[in-house]
Amino acid sequence: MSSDYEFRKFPENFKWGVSTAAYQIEGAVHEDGRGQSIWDTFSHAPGNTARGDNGDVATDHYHRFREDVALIRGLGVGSYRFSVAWPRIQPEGHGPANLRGLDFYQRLVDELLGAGVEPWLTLYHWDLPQALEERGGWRSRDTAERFADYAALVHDALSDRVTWWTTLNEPYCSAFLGLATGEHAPGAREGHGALAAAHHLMVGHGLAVQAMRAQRRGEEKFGITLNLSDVRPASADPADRSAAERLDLLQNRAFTDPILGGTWPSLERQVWSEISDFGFRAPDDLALIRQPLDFLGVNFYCPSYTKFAPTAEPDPEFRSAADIDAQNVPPAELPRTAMGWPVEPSALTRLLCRLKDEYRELPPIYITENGAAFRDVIDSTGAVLDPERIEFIDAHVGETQDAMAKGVDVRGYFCWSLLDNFEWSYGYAKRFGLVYVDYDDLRRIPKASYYWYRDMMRAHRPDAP
Ligand code: IFM
Repeated sequence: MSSDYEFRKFPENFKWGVSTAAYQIEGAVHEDGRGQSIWDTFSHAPGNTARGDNGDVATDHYHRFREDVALIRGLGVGSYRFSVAWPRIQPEGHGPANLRGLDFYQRLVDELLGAGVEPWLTLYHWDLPQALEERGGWRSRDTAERFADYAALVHDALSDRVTWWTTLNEPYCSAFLGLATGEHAPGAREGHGALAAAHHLMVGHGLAVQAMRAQRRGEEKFGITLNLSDVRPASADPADRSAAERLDLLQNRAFTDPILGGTWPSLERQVWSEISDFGFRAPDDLALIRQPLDFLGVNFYCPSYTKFAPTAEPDPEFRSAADIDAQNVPPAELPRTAMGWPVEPSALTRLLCRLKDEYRELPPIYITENGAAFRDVIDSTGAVLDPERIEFIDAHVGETQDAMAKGVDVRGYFCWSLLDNFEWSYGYAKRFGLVYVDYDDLRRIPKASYYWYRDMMRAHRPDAP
């Protein structure tokens, strides 16, 4: 194991893990009573995903989960973060649990526990039942209430075996990529609707935490995962500085201020008053959203360098909530991943330190996703060598330690992702896995980064030589 970062051991109870999400890996979309999700609808509509890819088969994890758990065990991580597909549990988004759907997750959890791996369960990683979308989806408060019912059903079935419960993964993407830019399902481009969705996602989070806590059985821990960015201005120009404040509102503060700070972001009325009166907010919502949390999941990929750039469509009636006259223009000298995302590991430390400085009652942090897509290929010996991914993870693990040394309470690191998988609108072309998936025969081939990650974790154990 080689590293440019100073080698320091992690505390004994530091959690190492890998992450996945249901729609990206499971496939089996018509099996065992699963209902349709917004991602089934969206990915089957022409033009929404690269090459028309969809999650119908994905990595076929639904049928190969035992093989995948063996890979997790071989990797030597203590924790596995996965998500439950809401439409498997409630095909129409309401009513009693579909027992065949629950059964899959029960078998998965039992397999993990049998392999000595702790399950880390996320309730919502973007696959809303289509039936709820047809009744307004996250634009409607009813969806938040349905989400709490669903959370209670899953918690009731699995809390005897699952300690770590995450309500939402990246509500920013659900609200703003789903309903403002339209890059994600359900593919809308709205102003008020996207803001209402952001709000109802947070209300759903609050209601779900309350519902699960009320039926708590033991030591369960409740939290949320946010994808946050280190947002900075591209220059000292005041126009770029205020553009960065708007992007920071959209990507970070719209969620961190209410959930962690118990306030509405100060800039929101100025930025969004033309498109919304915020009439979807009820008087006690802030208290509901700001539930005491046992942990905060942070997903981090890259920084944002912000430049003032006026939006082409100035008419408020057609303005989406993501039209904020700001553009992300990373410095040309930063290396890029296959997603085109800039690589700047020190941005992770800046972000973590900022969270610590800004939110007084910050819960312990777990990095619940970090990783990168590169152009991986199987070489003539049958191996997949991915030195850039190793360098990327190594640097971010090193920055995680720096943040800890600066006083940020970080307690775990999960790599995204265990397997190559369906990368949403990019389809299967972007590979984030530690394990390569050959989509012709669904063979799994651990990449060089898989073995490196395993050895790196071992070397960081307090009892390692
Ligand atoms: O694949 C996604 C994941 O579903 C959510 N976080 C970011 C990853 C990479 O884009």
